[in-house]
Amino acid sequence: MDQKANILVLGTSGAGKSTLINAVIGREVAKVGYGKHGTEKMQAYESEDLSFRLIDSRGFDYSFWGTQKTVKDMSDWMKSGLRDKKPRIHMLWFCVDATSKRFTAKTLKTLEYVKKEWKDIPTIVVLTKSFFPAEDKENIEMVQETFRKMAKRTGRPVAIIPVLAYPPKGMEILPRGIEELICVTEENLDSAFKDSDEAVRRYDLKCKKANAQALTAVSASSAAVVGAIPIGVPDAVILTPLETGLITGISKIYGMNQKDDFTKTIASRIVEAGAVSMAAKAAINQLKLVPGVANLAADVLNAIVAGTIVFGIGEASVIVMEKVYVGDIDKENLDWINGIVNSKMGKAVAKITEIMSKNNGKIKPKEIIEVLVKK
Ligand SMILES: Nc1nc2c(ncn2[C@@H]2O[C@H](COP(=O)(O)OP(=O)(O)OP(=O)(O)O)[C@@H](O)[C@H]2O)c(=O)[nH]1
Ligand SMILES: [Mg+2]
Repeated sequence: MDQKANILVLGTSGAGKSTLINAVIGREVAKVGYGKHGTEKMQAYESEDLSFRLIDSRGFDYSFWGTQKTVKDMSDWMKSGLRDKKPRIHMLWFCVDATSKRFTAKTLKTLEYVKKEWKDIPTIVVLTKSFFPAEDKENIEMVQETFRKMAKRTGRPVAIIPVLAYPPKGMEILPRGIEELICVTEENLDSAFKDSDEAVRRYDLKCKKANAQALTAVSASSAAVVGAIPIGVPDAVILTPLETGLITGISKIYGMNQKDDFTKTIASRIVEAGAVSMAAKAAINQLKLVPGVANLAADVLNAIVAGTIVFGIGEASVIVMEKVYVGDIDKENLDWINGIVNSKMGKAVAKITEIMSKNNGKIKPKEIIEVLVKK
């Protein structure tokens, strides 16, 4: 297994990312730019002595599109690490040029895009080109101030470290900050590994949920069509195959074995709970009382009810399957399923009732899915 952490080095163009990487690795590995972009694409560098590798990136420039392109490359990389189990990024070093104080806030704001998919990735802000120790305090405060405003979206940095990779020609000052940067990074790697496992878990659940909800919307639309066929059998009977299909589909998304008895039990418990859901029954009775509903053709009302019921079943199945998937359940006593189904069915019908009350009982069957999926 790959034991080295991956650290993505970000920052404005010319902030000194490649120079910093060379100083940390201890050799001239990354190309440094003079007068133009030094780094064109992302590349990783490592040294035997370090338990992390550094990934150099093309810097953000001050043009809007240049920055967008760089930001997109970053977030694609971070996402593919989560999705495809490619090498993940465990930490960010965000470089801010300590000499260009006007751009600090603007540069740091790009973090908001980068961190969209992964808010909690630990970040160290490196104040590069910190030529003057006397300015450290105000530079650090400037970074802190920016984070105060955007911490909700980006989290706060683990540390803010002024660094001078090498002294400028003719100036009698010493390089500084590199040791501290390495130490603080090493200290935070354990938790960075744990955070990244957690992020992968969350991302995996998010994808599964999105797929399951999409399937629910499709099935609820089909149910609305089935419900609109005027045949003389009770709704529940026509809907059961659709419901069963939907539940099976969702359980597949959550990787459950279809031949397993437990999977079958869970599926039939959801269907049963749906059929006897008192919340749904009460809510449907409420729906029938909405002014104007009495004027609806029976098949239209049936279509609405059918779509809503299947939607509620799907929503409940997502919660149930997710709980089974993460192991957060009592397998011996499955009564908790009733509660979930009841609540989701009740909510779905309540949503539809509310909209129909506002529209004097009018809603087209095909609109109900739109209403239901709206958060
Ligand atoms: N004296 C001194 N110059 C530095 C330091 N860090 C960066 N520079 C100079 O700043 C310029 C840009 O440095 P790079 O390391 O290429 O910057 P970058 O962030 O990698 O730039 P891009 O790859 O274009 O995004 C170079 O001329 C470096 O020599 C430093 O610590 N001391
Ligand atoms: Mg570079």
